[in-house]
Amino acid sequence: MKVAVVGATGMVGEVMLKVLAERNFPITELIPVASEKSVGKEIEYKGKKYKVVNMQTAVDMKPEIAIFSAGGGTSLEWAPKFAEAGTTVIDNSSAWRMDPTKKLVVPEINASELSKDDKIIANPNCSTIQMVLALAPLHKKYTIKRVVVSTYQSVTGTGVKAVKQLQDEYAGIEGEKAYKYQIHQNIIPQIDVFEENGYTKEEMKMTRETKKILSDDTIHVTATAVRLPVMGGHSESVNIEFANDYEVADIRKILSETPGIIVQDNIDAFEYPMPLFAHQKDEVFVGRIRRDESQPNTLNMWIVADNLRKGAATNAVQIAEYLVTNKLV
Ligand code: 11C
Repeated sequence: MKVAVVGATGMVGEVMLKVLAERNFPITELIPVASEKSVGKEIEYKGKKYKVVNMQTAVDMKPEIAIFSAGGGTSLEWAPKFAEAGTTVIDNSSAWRMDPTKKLVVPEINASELSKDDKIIANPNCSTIQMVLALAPLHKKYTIKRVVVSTYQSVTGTGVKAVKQLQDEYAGIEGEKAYKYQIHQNIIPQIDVFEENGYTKEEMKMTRETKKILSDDTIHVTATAVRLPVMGGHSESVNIEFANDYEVADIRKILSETPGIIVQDNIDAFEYPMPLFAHQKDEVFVGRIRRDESQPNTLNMWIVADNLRKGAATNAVQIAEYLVTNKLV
């Protein structure tokens, strides 16, 4: 496979290269792509050096797959050009997710929807991916009516500039700011811009993307998305109201049998998911599984994942693996 990694020098791009190498993705030719200012720079992949090229050069090289992590604007402009050249694009930005002609894929849930005709495939938002992976099998058995989620999100979701802001503030250095406010020793209840309804775009992504991935518009999701001075991953407190009653033991069983999920739930041993454990792991960790005693058929749980891995790079590479395995590219 000739594979282009668009945004190869960015934070997600770097993890993407790591994940492709770790999973031994069948690459015959790697094409690292980035903006003009990075063209000519060298990146290393499996001990070999590759020169970064620009978008048009990469389109002309006609890769079978292009994995984009370069922002919505770049994706809107360039994904169709790759698609026209016959390349299948897996896009990490929000540009195509809610386009009804594009599939929004978490492989464990809905990769079977993919066909050879899907030339632009959308990778969901990180905070959505980790939540829906746990919701999907529970919805199948108990039918979810409503989800109330609060997120505790890592600065790595914003990118290099935010990581640098946190490190600078920690060290007492005056530097560039990714956020309107200090993030060190603070939490910021705003992720992305506000929409007209008073929710942020991040919160509405969780509502809209969940319905699309689970192919069910009847699931109500209300979210509060919050940024913390944390590096290793995103955490989520998730309250789920089912149409039917359940057994907590059965929820644990279902989740522990779900590919991609690790249940970490033993309060006697103080065992529960934390970004410290999830960092650089590909799985989604679920714990603090307990009945919501305030109303019937309702459950609480705590979900943690490395947002740059399953929330971005790993999910995209799993989509690519599915395409290869099923001869869709
Ligand atoms: C964050 N979830 O943590 C965002 C980053 O739509 O892919 C990813 C934004 C997206 O800030």
